[in-house]
Amino acid sequence: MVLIRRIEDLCGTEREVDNGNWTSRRLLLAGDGMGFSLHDTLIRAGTTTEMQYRHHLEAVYCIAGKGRVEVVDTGKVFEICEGTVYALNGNERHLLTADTEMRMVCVFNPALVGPEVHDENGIYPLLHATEQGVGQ
Ligand code: 9YT
Repeated sequence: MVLIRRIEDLCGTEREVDNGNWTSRRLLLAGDGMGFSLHDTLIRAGTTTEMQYRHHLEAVYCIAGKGRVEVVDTGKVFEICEGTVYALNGNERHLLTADTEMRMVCVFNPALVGPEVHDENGIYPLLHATEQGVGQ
């Protein structure tokens, strides 16, 4: 069955997750059975967020805005603007800075279940979807 979902349908629901620096609109989640999750994320202008996805691979495609990502271990900085993708294929700890509001299309493997927010180390827990909802 083809799944159709629109960003406006997610506003104010549990699929819209806000951590202060960003708002993630989670279009596809583990329960949708695609094997990845797909998010439309807005990063607020002037913010820097430290993150590390220890349990997930993430690709981030910028479709609007300007900023940069710094890989903490190497100090390498990559400028990000519309049309740029970065893929964290080594679970790298990184800093994302938004000069202007950035709109990012993010794909996670394994798929996020839904309620994940960063812990104090910028990490998402590895949750499992259950028939009842979220399990650990
Ligand atoms: C670009 C990035 O990693 N932002 C943090 C939010 C995350 N992408 C999400 O949960 O959508």
